[in-house]
Amino acid sequence: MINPFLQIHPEIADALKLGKPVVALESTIISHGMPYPKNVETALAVEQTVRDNAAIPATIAIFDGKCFVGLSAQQIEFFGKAKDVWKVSLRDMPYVISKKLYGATTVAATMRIASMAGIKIFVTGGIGGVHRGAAKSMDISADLTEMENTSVAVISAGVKSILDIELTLEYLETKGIPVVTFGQSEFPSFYSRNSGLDSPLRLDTAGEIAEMLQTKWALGLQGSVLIANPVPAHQEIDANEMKLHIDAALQAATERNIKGKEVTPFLLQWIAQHTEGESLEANIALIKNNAKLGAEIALAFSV
Ligand code: PSU
Ligand code: MN
Repeated sequence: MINPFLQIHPEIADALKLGKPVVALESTIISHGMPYPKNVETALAVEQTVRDNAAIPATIAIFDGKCFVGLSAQQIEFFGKAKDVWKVSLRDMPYVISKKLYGATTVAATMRIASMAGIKIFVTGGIGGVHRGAAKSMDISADLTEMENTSVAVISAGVKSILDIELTLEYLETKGIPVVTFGQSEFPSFYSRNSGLDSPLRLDTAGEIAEMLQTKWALGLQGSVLIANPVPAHQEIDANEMKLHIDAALQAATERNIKGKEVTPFLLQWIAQHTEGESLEANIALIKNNAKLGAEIALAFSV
């Protein structure tokens, strides 16, 4: 039965029917993760990277009371520019859909909608996780609980050190979510290739990753696999330099009493502003790098 809340672009619907590789992409990064116009340029460049690597991009967002799988360039432009777009995680979906509001989907909501559409591979920059101080705040992203439930692989550049990386890895272990780093043994921390933490698993080719995904799901093991793709070496920012900015951003968030869903966008924006765009450039580079790997995995997965 076709889900009445799903609006799948015809090109993507055809590709899925034929078993061709499709890569899902999120929209919170467009509306809340980067400034205009870099956000729109990046979203379009990421789609192009997916195409250049023989897969079909499916950027996901909510409007007109539906979950759209595959946006036009005009729709991406709208989501990059509009000021009244909701950041939609799982808990916001029924409200934003029933009220017919504009919603940019987080990793959690994008995974769920991708899964409803039958897409298995999803590319993003960074996932949400266990925040520093979570023992007191209980701030743990719904991205992690969604990864426990939904069988869509997530390709990211690791976990940002605005989060508690060690606790995030512990949480993923508890929930049975495999964490694989591509091509190195250390888990990366988004802007930097290192984090000081060993990656639980390592694989060196897209083909091996696709095979592991097929094996997991064929075993009946539900849920995601987190694939951490280190930022390219010439585009990384030194972890010690990032630490200063991240510590300052966290302090600013505490002083301003930023809470709930505003925390992650606040920290991202603060860091971008205080690194004179250097972090934004690294962010753009790593997402394109992830799009390439994601397309390669989707291709290997589809054959
Ligand atoms: N981390 C980033 N860039 C982002 C996000 C996280 O480096 O754009 C976004 C993603 O959409 C992610 C969401 O799913 O923030 C997590 O928000 P929260 O921590 O409120 O769950
Ligand atoms: Mn949170």
